[in-house]
Amino acid sequence: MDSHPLLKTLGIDNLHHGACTGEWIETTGEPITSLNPSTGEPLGTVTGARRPECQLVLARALERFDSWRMVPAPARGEVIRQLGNKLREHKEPLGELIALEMGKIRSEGLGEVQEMIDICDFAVGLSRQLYGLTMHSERNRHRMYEQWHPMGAVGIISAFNFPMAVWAWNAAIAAICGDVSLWKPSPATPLCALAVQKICNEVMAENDCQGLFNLIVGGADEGRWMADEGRIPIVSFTGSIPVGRKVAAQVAGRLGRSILELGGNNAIIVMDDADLDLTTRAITFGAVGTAGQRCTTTRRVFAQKGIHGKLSQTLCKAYSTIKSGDPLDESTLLGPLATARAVADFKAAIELAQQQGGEVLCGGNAVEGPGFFVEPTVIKAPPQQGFPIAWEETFAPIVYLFEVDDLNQAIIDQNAVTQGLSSAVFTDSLSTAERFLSPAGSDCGIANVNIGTSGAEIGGAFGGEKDTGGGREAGSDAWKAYMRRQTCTINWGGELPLAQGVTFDVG
Ligand code: UN1
Repeated sequence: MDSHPLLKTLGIDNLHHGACTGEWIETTGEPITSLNPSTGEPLGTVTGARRPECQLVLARALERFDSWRMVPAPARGEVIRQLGNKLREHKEPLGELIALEMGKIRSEGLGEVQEMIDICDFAVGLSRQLYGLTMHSERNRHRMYEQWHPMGAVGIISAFNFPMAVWAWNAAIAAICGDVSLWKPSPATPLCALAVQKICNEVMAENDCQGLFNLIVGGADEGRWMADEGRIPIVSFTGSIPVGRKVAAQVAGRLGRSILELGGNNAIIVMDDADLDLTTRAITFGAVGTAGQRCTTTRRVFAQKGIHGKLSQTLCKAYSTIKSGDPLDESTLLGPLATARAVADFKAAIELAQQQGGEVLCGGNAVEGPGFFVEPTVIKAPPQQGFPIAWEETFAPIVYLFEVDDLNQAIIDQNAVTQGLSSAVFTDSLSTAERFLSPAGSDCGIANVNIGTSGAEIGGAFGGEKDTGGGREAGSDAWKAYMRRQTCTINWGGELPLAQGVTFDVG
């Protein structure tokens, strides 16, 4: 089989080893074949890592940690600055590789690479801002402060839908924090991981810091190994709620730290006073972008009575213009789903929705192969309590459109599901917006006004509550999850006063 030209451009056409620490390690595990979701054809095969190979990667990573933790944080930032620059240089082919292997459209693939570049820039600045607080000691001639130290190895288990960016959120921040990382990408997108690792290898070689960014290609078994491995103090997992529960329990069982980004079931509330055109565009991007396979995808819309009818029309009109097909074609807005299984899940969800009283307003069908294509679908739904399919996250471009009386009901329905990632309200009313953002409003980690549920910027902390797992990644102070806090008290006087006025006179 001839490799795809993109693999040649990125220099990964003859890479088959599934482990790397800066140098590729010969692996002997199961072959993992990457399929092009647009055609169902294989793109390449990578040999997975077996346990001894995983152990070797970890040993080299820990060896690097010994010295990396002593590199001043701004000097660590310099390495990430170089990484960001190399990602800039390779933005186009990397973005196109995402489109090829994962199936999101080219513009979103480039956007994902931009997310990596942005987080590198953010991490560079952050490398001079790992601030700790200074406290006033209650004792004479004492100083008290806290400082942040690296933790060690960070395991990153990422999902197919963001095959590069979610790694970068974790790895770039971990690196400036003084940690090393071990990446286990989704077995559906190993080529994206090889391409990124190859760029990391160049940066590590130029800075003599091999072992800083490490790769392990494997399946569920390698993920379990990471979750169980006591020498990996932090495990960042992105994926399904059932698997996330297992990872959380395993990591907690050894008193490790997990950072979880699990499912979302994100809603947009549309009030009668919303701008219809803005709302329609936001819902369309939120529900159809990345073929409905973002954890931030808009899955439910709660429209107030007065706008519900108009919105169903404008949505179906917008949907009728969406061109699906080759994600690398500039005019395509909807690429394929990731797998044949995802198409089966789409069909099952449509069938259940209809059985439960939903009415397909537009779309509703899978498209004949080749490739895993489906139609973008709007379903008019009965009240949510009697519509159990809407409580589940189906990774497909299906949006359920509900009618609600008022904001109170919309907020209750929005918050009723077990997931708590992203949410939005469309309104022109300040008080409606503020009620939505108040403690009695949205219960999600992300709450937007007149912006859809997906497409968050890296500067904010990303993550959600309840079954979404509670983790926070990327911007704001999410870095604190990758470090340990140390409280230090220094006595610079000649006496030894005890705290709380305790006396303990000896001799
Ligand atoms: C994900 O779907 O796992 O907010 C991450 C967004 C993207 C990240 C999504 N920046 O939609």
